[in-house]
Amino acid sequence: MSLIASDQFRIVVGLGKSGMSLVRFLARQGLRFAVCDTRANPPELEGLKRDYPEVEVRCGELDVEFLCRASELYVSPGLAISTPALAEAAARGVKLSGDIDLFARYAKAPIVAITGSNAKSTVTTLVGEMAAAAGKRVAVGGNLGTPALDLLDDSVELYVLELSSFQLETTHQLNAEVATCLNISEDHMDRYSGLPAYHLAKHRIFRGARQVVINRDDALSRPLVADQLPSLCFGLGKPDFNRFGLLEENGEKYLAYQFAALLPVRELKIRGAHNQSNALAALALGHAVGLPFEPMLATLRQFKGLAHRCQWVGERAGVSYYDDSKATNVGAALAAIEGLGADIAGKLVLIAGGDGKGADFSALKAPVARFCRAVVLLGRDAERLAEALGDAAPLLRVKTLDEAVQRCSELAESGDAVLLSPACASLDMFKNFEERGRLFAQAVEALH
Ligand code: UMA
Ligand code: ADP
Repeated sequence: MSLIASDQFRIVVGLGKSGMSLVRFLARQGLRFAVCDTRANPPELEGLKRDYPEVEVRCGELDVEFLCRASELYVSPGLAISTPALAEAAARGVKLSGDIDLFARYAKAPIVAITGSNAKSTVTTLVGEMAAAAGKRVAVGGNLGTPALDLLDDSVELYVLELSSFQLETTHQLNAEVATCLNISEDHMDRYSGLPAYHLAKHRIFRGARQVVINRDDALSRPLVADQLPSLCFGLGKPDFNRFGLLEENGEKYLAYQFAALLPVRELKIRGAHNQSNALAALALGHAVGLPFEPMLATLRQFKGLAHRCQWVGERAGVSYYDDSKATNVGAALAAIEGLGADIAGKLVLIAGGDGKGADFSALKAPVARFCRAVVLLGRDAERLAEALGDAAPLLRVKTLDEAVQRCSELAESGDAVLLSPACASLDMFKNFEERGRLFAQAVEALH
């Protein structure tokens, strides 16, 4: 059965991963649609022409008249709905929507919905692994991994979705069983008019939610919707009724719920206070959908963390090297500098820089002064970073990541750590953050 009118014409805007998942979905439903993309040669063009030769596709500048022939536009996350042609189509009565909105209309199992400026992938993966350990048929994806529409399957018992602000912009009603906005710090300021607009986009995750999970250490994570929704909260302070937190007993720190210790923090393999917060968030979300504690704690004991998130990649001459290439914004780099800086005997030598997406870097100055021996800068926004850091630490400029690693190895002393935590996106120099991380690990490997 189709939940959307079958006699209308729709347009998929954007032919990347989301666009192609929309094409597969709409074709499966037997609906009439076309595709357009502003790029001359979008990534999935060949696949579309091969598998769906009957579908009309238009590449290049968006044509408002064409867009206005549709009843609904499914806009890819990479395109802002404020793009003039899209805004004009909306003003002329065309509905703007996206893959997540469509997913929500069709999903039959409860949804755990996770957004936030940082920690989304870590918490999403944890909740997915917890659900699998509890024996649930769980499907995990969204902004991470498989696009949401490709997850739809009637045999699924629980969906766990990582959602970006871009995806939420086009989501009208998600109806999640439980939703959370883990934290908010500046990101994507090249796309939003400021923090309030970004915050508003993120908070669309709570639309129609039956329960919410709140980070009590971050006031901006608190839903803007009514307070009467059932809620659980987490934070690094003491737990309490309906609260996850940290308890100290006989000098040992525990993850805890209400008045009971659950797991000694030292049994976690993921490091730093931010990861304790992430573990508590995952427990709260799992608890909200009825997962028993035992499999959730077993998952936490064995979870080693995701690649490129403060990942240890090697040691040379008493210096450890950490790949935190996923730190594509200031908040993530702060968590890594403070978390790792407080954890090691020596100092950090930081590699930072790339595409800053319009961010204000000034919050990095104090932690850099406290924890860093030196900072090696590269990429498009190296000079903006240098201005913000001022005299917080000696600053060096390099042209390549290989050169950065080489300089760091000369600067670091035994007991120090070299940390790639760029506070910037990678796209000015690399294909993506994974490639940046891989090349960093290779450069470390190549050190004599
Ligand atoms: N683009 C155009 N013209 C178009 C459509 C897109 O120029 O008509 C550009 C966009 O500006 C962007 C690029 O193409 O630079 C990709 O955009 P897209 O919407 O086609 O992206 P998809 O391939 O569909 O991938 C998206 C997410 N990407 C973005 O939001 C930019 C992927 O998240 C996600 O995994 C995928 O959908 C499946 O759901 C990636 C990401 O970087 C990992 N997300 C951002 C982040 O995590 O910070 C939000
Ligand atoms: P996202 O999917 O939101 O980008 P990830 O789990 O991939 O989140 O982590 C992204 C970056 O954020 C990593 O560099 C990681 O070290 C950092 N990070 C992880 N947890 C937190 C947290 N609770 N607060 C701030 N930064 C964090």
